[in-house]
Amino acid sequence: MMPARTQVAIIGGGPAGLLLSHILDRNGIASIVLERQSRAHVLERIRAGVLEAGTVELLRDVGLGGRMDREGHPHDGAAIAWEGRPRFFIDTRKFTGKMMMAYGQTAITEDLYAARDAAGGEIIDEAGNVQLHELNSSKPYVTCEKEGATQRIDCDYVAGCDGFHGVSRTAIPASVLKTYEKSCPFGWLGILSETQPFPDLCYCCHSRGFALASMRSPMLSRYYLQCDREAKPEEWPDDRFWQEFKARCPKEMAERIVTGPSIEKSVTPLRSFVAEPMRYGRLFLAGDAAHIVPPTGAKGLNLAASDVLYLSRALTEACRTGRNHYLDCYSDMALRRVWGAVRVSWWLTMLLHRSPDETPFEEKMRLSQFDYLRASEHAQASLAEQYAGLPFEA
Ligand code: RFL
Ligand code: PHB
Repeated sequence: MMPARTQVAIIGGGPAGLLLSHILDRNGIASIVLERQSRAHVLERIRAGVLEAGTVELLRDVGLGGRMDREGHPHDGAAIAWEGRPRFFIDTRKFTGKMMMAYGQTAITEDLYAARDAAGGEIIDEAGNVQLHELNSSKPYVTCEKEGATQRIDCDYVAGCDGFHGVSRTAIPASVLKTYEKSCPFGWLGILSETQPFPDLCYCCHSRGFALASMRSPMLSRYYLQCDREAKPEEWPDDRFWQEFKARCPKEMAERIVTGPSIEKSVTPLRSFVAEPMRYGRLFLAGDAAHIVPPTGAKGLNLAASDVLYLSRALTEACRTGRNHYLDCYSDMALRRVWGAVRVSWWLTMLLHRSPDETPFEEKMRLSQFDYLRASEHAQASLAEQYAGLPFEA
C-alpha cells in the first residue's frame, strides 16, 4: 500500500481529535484522523453535558454554533442542594457575566462528524494497532492496520487525542513522562431517560451520598448517583435508581422529578490524572490522553476544547510560518489550565461527596466549607469564576 502523507496525523476521533481536525482544516492545514472504533460506537457514548462560556464561544467561532444555539440549554450556573440547608446557587452570570450551556457531547460529536464529512475530511475508522514512530525526528509517521493491510501515514506532527486508554501517551518514554494520579473511593452511576428534566442543573449533597440532576434537551434528562467504585449497572434497576435519587434530594425537588425508564446506564470511576509534559518531540497530547478530572466540575470536555484551541494555534503558526513559539509554549500553557481545572474539580468533589471512610471531623469541615460559601460573596465569586471557566491565555 502507498504511504499517505498529511501535515498532522491525529490519533483519536473523539471530540478533541475531530475538533482539532476541523479547526486545522479551516486554517488550511491538512490532517488525517485515525480512530480505533467505528463511528457508530463513538456516537453511542454518553458523556459530558455542560459547556463553559469559552467553549461555547470557541464552537461558535469555528462555525459549529448553529445546532448548539438552537437545541442547547443556556443557563446561569448550577444549584447546590445541601441536606438540611436552603438551596444555594453558583451564579456564573451574576459574578462573571458568563452563561453556561447544557449541550451533550454526543451532539457535539455528531456536529463535528457532519462538518468533517462536509469538508471532505479524512477519518480512518476501525484503525487497529495504531503505532507512532520517529517522534523525535523531523519526519514522524504513524502506522495502523485497516482491513488486513498495514497503512503508513507520513506527517509533520502527531496529535495524540486518543483519550485516557489510548496509545499516544505510552509512546512517550517513561524517563520523560511524569504522571500524577489520585483516585476517589467512589464512582458515579449515570442514567439517561426520555423525561422532562429538572429545570436547574442541581448538585445534591446528602448523607446517603451525592446526586446530580442534569439535562440534554427538553425531553432528555441525565441523572447521576454517587455509587461504589465497583458497582454494576445491573445492580441498579430503574426503580432502585429513582428511589435512591429522590431520597438524596430535598423533598420539594423530589416531588418534581419526572421519572421514566432509563435508556442508558453506566458507572464511571472518579479520578484525577495528569501526565507531564504534554509534548514529546513532534507528538502533542490533547484532552483525556493527557489528563482526567472527576466529572463534578464538568471540566473534562472543556479542557479537551481548550487544549485544542492552544494546539491548533500552535500547529497553524508552525505550518504557516515555520515559527515554533506557540508549539514550544504548548505544554506549559495547557498544563496551567489543566491544573486549575484539576484543583477545582477535586475541591468540588471533596465538598459534595461523602467518602465511605469519612470521619466526623472531616464531615464538619465539609459542612463549614459549605456554610462559608453560602455566606461569603467572595467565596461565591471565586467558585463562579472557576466553574464558568477562566479566560484562555493569549
Ligand atoms: P475521548 O472522548 O475519550 O476520545 C478519544 C478517542 O480516541 C479513540 N482511541 C483510539 N483511536 C485510535 N487508536 C487508539 N489506540 C485509540 N485509543 C482510543 C477512542 O475510541 C475515542 O474515540 O477523549 P477526548 O476527545 O479527549 O474528549 C474528552 C471527553 O470525552 C471527556 O473529557 C469528557 O467526556 C469528560 N466529562 C465531562 N466533561 C465536561 O467538560 N463536562 C461534563 O459535563 C462532563 N461530564 C464527563 C462527564 C465524562 C464522563 N465519563 C463517562 C467519563 C460525565 C461523565 C459520566
Ligand atoms: C452532565 O450533564 O453529564 C454533567 C453535568 C454536570 C457535571 C457533570 C456531568 O458536573
